[in-house]
Amino acid sequence: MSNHLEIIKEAIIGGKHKDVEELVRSALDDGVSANAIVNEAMIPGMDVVGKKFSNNEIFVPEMLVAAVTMNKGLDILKPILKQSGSKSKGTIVMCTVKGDLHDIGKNLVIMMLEGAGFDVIDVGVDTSVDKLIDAVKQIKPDVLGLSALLTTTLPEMAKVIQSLEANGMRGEVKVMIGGAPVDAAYSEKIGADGYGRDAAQAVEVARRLIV
Ligand code: B1M
Repeated sequence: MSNHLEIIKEAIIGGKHKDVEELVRSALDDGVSANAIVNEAMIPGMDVVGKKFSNNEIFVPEMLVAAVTMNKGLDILKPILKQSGSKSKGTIVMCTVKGDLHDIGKNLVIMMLEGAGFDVIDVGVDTSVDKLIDAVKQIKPDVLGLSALLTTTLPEMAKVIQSLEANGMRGEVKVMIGGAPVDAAYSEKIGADGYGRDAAQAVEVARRLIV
């Protein structure tokens, strides 16, 4: 079983986008869980990619092809992680903030939230404050989820909260934030309602926020 996980991790690192679907199917056929594939192979693989990028061992094209590989693998796992047929536990609007194109973490959080029975509306990446204000007005979600992967885009999260306040809407929606550079201290500093360290914790936070 661990052999499957090691091979999938290496496929992510090496950007083997043509092989990953077959590798994931083969692991599932041999009884490896979707959760293990995501948490013990794919995410650790992306961590290695990030470290290699930091060390100038790889560059943006390789990082991009690793992301394509990860997304292809996640596409196979999505129906398995998604729970169907049960009553909605609440509505969540999710996005990656303005200036930020990273969506793998957001997509993973969405899968886990959907798997836990929430309705999730994904408004995409590079999402402006105005677009989010409109989405909250129209959709009236219980939670607005903001993801950011760049230190330069973190301040967008504070801007969203400030804009909700300025529009008299802060009491209408809970704000959950997450992403690699985000932590609990930052969440508290900008007045968010909750912070999820990873996709599993995002589900716990959403459950706590929607009572
Ligand atoms: Co980018 N990138 N990238 N990148 N990239 C990082 C983030 C970086 C840390 C790499 C590095 O230097 N080591 C670095 C940021 C440095 C910093 O800001 N301090 C970086 C950089 C610099 C850049 C560019 C500026 C590079 C350039 O062009 N010179 C550029 C910026 C583009 C832009 O956004 N405007 C860029 C571009 C890209 C690609 C397009 C090539 C690609 C993204 C493709 C895509 O997403 N479709 C990419 C990738 C793949 C990465 C790394 C390697 C992997 C990110 C990832 O998918 N991780 C990343 C290094 C790394 O993180 N190790 C890196 C896996 C994912 C499952 O984890 O997203 O953290 P993560 O999500 C987790 C948690 O954070 C949490 O749950 C998720 C699941 O457990 N979470 C939430 C996330 N959102 C949440 C929301 C919640 C709750 C929890 O509630 C709402």
